[in-house]
Amino acid sequence: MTTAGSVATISDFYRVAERVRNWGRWGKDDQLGTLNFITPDKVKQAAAAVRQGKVFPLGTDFNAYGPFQGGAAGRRNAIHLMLVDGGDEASVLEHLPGWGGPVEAQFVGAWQAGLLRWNDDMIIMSLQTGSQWDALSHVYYDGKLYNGFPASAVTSLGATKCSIDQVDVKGIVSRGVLLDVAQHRGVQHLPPNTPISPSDLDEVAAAEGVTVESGDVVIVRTGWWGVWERDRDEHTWIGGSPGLTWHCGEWLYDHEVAAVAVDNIAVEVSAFQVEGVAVLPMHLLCLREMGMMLGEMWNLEALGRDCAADGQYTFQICAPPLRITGAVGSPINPIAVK
Ligand code: UVW
Repeated sequence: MTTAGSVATISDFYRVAERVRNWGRWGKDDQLGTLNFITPDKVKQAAAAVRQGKVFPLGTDFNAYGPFQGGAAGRRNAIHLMLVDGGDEASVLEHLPGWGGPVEAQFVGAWQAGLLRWNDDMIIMSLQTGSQWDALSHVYYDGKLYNGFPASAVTSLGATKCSIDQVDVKGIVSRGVLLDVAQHRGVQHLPPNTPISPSDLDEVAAAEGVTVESGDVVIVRTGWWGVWERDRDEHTWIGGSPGLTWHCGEWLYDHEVAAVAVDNIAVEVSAFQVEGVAVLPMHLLCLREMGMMLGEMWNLEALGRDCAADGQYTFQICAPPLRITGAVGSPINPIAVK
């Protein structure tokens, strides 16, 4: 497996994990983690970043053609099915009455009269196959989730602690800051497995003239979603993500960032980083230690182009998760407003 520079030891990892651990910081029952940095003043600051009336949806498409055609990590692209459609003009009349009940009778009457006909549909999907938030219950080790909750709190009935619906109270609305690493380096996208270090983040922020502040949602563009849209090669795309190194966990902690989102598969670089932690050490630091949600697979292409054109890299970000009770993540369509 490719490595991201020198590989750290597991004791380095434990040392950093302890330094950034926020357990108890907002009380022993806290399930919001770093979203606590989003204060009412922060929400007002975010609103003040809306200056031009431009709106950028950052969500991916949810359909059968996303990057999980081969079922990587046991995940499946969304399957969208119609339940009632235009072909049912006759079958609704024939079969719906058989389902019985006064409600059906009313609907059949309306359908028969041609006053109301409808289309209905449903979707079956892994929650982690498109633009998404990882909830704090998404990863764990040593039997513990964020804030010391036991891993057994995530049951076959769903997460009873740190599930995605817990954070709904925060919106999630804050100031977004785009750090466009690809744009800064003058490329459409970073090469596969490019590690982004804390000093890279500082360099990009300085070049853009932005200061990352407490409560910001930091959004890092690598251009990797553009690679998916261009090539549609899931193996290269999933296995070769450029992204943040685990050291960025400390950077995010020191800046009191509320949440972080990237246009790649997992926020962090796909390459091997820490001995003994086969993959995703930053997931452990962010979700389990800090209580910081990760936004993945955000489509930052149009936003990146616009920020490069007008030089405004801060905006209001609205990224509410779906209130899926007990879920360990949620598909989202985040909106940036400038
Ligand atoms: C894993 O692959 C475990 O997580 P994510 O979807 O956050 O990348």
